[in-house]
Amino acid sequence: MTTAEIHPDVEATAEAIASMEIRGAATIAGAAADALHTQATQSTATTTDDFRQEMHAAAKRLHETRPTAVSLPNCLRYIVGRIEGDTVDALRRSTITAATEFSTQLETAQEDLGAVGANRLRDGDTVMTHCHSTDALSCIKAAHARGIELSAIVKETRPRKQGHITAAELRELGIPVTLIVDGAAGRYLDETDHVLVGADSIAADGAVINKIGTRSLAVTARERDTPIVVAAQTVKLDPATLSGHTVEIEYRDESEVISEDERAEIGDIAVRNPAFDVTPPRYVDAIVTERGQFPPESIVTLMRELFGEQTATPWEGE
Ligand code: RUB
Repeated sequence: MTTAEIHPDVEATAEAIASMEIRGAATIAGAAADALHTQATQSTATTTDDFRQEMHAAAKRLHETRPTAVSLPNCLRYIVGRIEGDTVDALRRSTITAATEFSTQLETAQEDLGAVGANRLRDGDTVMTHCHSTDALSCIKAAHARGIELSAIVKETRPRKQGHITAAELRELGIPVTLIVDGAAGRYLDETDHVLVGADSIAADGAVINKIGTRSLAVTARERDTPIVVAAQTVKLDPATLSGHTVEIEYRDESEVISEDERAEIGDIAVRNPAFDVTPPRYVDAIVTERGQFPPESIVTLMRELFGEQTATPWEGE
């Protein structure tokens, strides 16, 4: 491998994240950690400078894939920030240790938050989901493992239909699932005890950035007094928002919304395809993390404790 060469497996991971073959904030972070682990293990760099440059190039490539889920830069910052030593071997070891630590924490955090979220669920409850969130599913799985009988109303989640993944996973557990189109959520909120969604990023004011459609779901749920719970590991907290930065919302290809042929038939129209939206904290009842459950307004305290104002991107500028 020559200077700053990105390992083919890292490139493959980056492509899979960009094309959404690998998707969902926690899964993206886990894949990025694995990719940096591979880059470190496979590196043939002979100088410490070359090794660092390679790691930075790999992190940069992974970072540029999708902009909204903060779990990705949080992962890269965690690992790249812990690369230390005076020899290539020492640098390699520290990278591998950090990547392994990060992955373990990711798994443990999801399990721990599932146990917290499950405490909110009661026998006979119906949960409405949006998109596919491994953090949200962890709460349902933990409740199910305790013998709590639940049923689920699963929103399809246009345009990519991640609701189908949620439906399949819940079905696998034996939980009765009703799949609905997104527009039917209001109608079925009357039969819902909890709205349970995940998050891609959480801002310092407690605003939740998640799959497009989360905001309108939360607003409608609030109007009906249905509790809205966000399941999100602390790796979803965005430290950059402490210093006034806003979360970038990804816009995806228009072809996800309408085919070329359909569009040609309609005539000259604009199409917009934002992948995420922002739900203000006033519509969120609780954010469930591995550190316990928080009202959205108090999440800033946890954010400061865990991240400080840390927003460095050491992989940039090379
Ligand atoms: C996925 C999405 C999920 C969050 C949380 O969007 O919005 O709700 O990422 O998922 P996309 P998790 O499909 O565009 O990646 O709890 O698994 O991190």
